[in-house]
Amino acid sequence: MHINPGRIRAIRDGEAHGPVIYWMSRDQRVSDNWALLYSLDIARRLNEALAVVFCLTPRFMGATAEDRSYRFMLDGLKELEKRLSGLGIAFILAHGDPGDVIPSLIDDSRAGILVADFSPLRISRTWKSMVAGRTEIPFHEVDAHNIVPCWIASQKQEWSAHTFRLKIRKHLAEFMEEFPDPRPPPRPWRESVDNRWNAPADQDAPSWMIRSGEQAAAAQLERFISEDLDLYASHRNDPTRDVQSGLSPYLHFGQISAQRVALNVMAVGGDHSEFLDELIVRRELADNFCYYNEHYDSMDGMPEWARTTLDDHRGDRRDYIYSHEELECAKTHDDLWNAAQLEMRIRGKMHGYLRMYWAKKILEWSESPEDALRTAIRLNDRYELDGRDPNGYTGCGWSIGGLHDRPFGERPVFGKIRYMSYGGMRRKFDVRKYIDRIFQMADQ
Ligand code: FAD
Ligand code: FO1
Repeated sequence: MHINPGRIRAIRDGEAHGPVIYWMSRDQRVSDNWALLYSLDIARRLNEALAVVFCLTPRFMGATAEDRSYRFMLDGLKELEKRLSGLGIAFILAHGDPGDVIPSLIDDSRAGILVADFSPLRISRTWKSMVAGRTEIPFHEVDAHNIVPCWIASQKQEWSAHTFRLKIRKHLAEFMEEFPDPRPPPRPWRESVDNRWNAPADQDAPSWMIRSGEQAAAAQLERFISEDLDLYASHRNDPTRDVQSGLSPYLHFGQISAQRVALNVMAVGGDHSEFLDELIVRRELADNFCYYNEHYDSMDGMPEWARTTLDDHRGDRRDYIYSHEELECAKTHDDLWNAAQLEMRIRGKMHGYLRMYWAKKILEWSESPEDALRTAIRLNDRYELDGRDPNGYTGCGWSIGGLHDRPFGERPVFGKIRYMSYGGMRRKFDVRKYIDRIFQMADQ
């Protein structure tokens, strides 16, 4: 099986003897998963068994096991267990910190090689260095999330979508290839596995609730391509039409591959460059930012011009200042903002166009840019199903900290950061219709 070696890098080199463990975290799927395909390829070459391990941590970046995002993730993992079992691949749901769990699993199973998927986020990098420090077997990392592997797309932090687009285009033809189907490993896993699942599925969920899992993700992609793709360029910024793909929760949890989305969209023909630019350039630029900038979630990571202009306006009078709680409970004077906040709280996904307005108003109504960025990230991570993601840190940074953007005309509080107003939103779409829809949803 051919897997482009550019997708893989060794955290630790060495010769492998023994079963293979794929430690899955970000790419929670069976189909179109280069990390799984690579693990299967090694298992075949070594004539060994393969187990996929997911470490379920009781808390993940502020999320707790009671949160909606955990339930969404667990529903997807249950489906994944079944699909893997159909392929003769063991799935181990391990409970605890990966720094402890993975090394002991390697010892117990006498595994010969460890494969992990890639994430640029701090937590994933810390986990990997802990595991690398406590094990001796070869340890490989596969970028199964980006179409062009993050370390190949660019070797430095890019300052704009424009510079990144030029770089990524050079590599797209090489990496935009079809996926082979996963085939069973040559041997079964020796130890029997009895996973402990403790999150019940929500049977009575309302129709607008987002369903989890690979099958739901594939159905959503199909629906988007047949119903909304042609309207995307003209109507994607209208929250009352909602023609966006709705794929971000699935992409965040890796229940669908961005490369699969791009391949299927390209296969229908026509010009879908607006959608592909968001899916490929904007999404992979977010990974580039978090990978090359360790301050991706604070004002220290924002461009110099933006920090300077925000500093110049630090003392400006704010017409409104809201506490974190007031914002969280959607108790502001702005009915559009409140509706957007409610959409996020109820449904776990705010429309993309409103996310910019939402974050910019948090800047306008906070004591300082630092407070604003912290609040926006905290709410985004707590309530968006696609939160805790490079796209979220980059989106909040773009709105509040001028990231990947340019200076605009100077005004109070914002300085030269791009501004968005209620009036501007009313000119773009039927604000009343959107607000009414959200309040109806809240009543259900
Ligand atoms: P579509 O418009 O259908 O786009 C398809 C895919 O392209 C998305 O799923 C996403 O992966 C990617 N994409 C689209 N827009 C962007 C963008 N601006 N930046 C990076 N990738 C993009 N996205 C998240 O996935 N998680 C977040 O936590 C998140 N938080 C955000 C916070 C703010 C303040 C802002 C301004 C943007 C945020 N975004 C986030 C980016 C974007 O708003 C969402 O990806 C998009 O709304 C998701 O809906 P969709 O899948 O229907 O998007
Ligand atoms: N990854 C894990 O490996 N273990 C977890 O327990 C875990 C929980 C979790 C909860 C919410 C959430 O949004 C993500 C979570 N992830 C977990 C990670 C996730 O799949 C991604 O790897 C990161 O968010 C990076 O994008």
